[in-house]
Amino acid sequence: MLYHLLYPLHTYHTIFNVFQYITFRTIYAVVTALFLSFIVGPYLIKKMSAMQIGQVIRKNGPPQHLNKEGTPTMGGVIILLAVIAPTLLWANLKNPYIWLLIAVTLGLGVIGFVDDFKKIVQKNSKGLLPRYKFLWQVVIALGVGLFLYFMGFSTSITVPFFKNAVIPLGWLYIPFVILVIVGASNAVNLTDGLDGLAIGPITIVAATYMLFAYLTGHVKIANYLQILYVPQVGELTIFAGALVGASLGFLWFNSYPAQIFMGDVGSLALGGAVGTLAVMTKQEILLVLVGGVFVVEALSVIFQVSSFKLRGKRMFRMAPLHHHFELNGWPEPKIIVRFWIISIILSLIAISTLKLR
Ligand code: 57M
Repeated sequence: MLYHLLYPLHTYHTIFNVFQYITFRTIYAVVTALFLSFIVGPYLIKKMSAMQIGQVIRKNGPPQHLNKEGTPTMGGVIILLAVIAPTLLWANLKNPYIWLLIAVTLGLGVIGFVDDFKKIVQKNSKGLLPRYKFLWQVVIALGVGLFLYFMGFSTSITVPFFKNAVIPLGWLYIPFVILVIVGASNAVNLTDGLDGLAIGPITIVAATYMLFAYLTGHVKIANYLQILYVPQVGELTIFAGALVGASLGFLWFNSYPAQIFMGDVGSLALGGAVGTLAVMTKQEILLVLVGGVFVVEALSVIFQVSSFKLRGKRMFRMAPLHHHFELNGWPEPKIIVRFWIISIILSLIAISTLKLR
């Protein structure tokens, strides 16, 4: 909005030229998102505590979780607001990718919200049945796949570390997009089980894709780095910036000991947002590396369930992996910070693929 209102004024005064720059608008998207989180966060925490809308803790998990009973949840609402409002404020709203990204994030947020609402407000312990949750996730991701396919978006995918390895997928690109978005959404949801465990790596992933969006959308830099140039994708830097700001803002409250959890409304939306960012910046496969923490958490569940079914034995003391470390006696903050450190290392390796090819 500000872009549309203020940039045209550059004909009166050159100072308004600054609004054309993606870098300038991204910085202020980050700042706006942070401020919004700081304003809305305490209000929501107070309101939810007063309404006694708190997490119910499962009794079969690591015992140290029992004292988290009643912690306000559904904090993802703060995140959604702090991502979407700054994007609307600072991005070029004529850009179709921006609207698509907002739609996916909101759509997945709504699925999570319905689940949280059923579980926490209506006290229906089952929430939204997993099959319906999955079905709606697929419907949203299918929408993205079809939209990109029919608007002529490149259906070839690039392979990290290999300069000339491009795989043309044709219509198979649509199921591939579904796999990336639904996979990312669920992997983040599984990871969100300790204070700051999901939002820390989300901040790092968002910052990494903020860089990739900028480079991919900049014709000169993209050519110089020999990465695929995708016109208009540079504008997604602003969304990714808002995501960094909103995540840091949420981490302020979600860091150990958490004053609020994000709920499914946060985790499903955030996972979907980073999945869609990876798709639109043409760095889909790289998400496996950048979001390695989420991938490993999801794999730990797959291995645990398969091992139990095939061998009748568990591979971990409990899955997802963070529970295994908890049961091994690692203090919660140690697990969280170690996962963040790993996430930073993975992001740096991912960025190095720009040169290492
Ligand atoms: C949701 N939800 C957290 C909070 C958060 C297939 C199976 C592996 C599924 C998995 C599962 O249900 N995962 C998805 C995980 C819950 O957090 C809420 O959920 C939101 C995210 N969706 O925002 O609202 C609990 O996590 C803790 N928490 C924090 N800090 C945070 O910032 O401490 C969350 C956020 C919260 C709080 O305690 O209540 C969750 O873990 O339930 N299931 C599991 O993870 C279960 N694992 C399991 O059954 N493993 C089995 C098999 C099936 C693989 C095994 O290893 O044999 C465990 N989860 C828990 N207790 N809590 C089992 C026991």
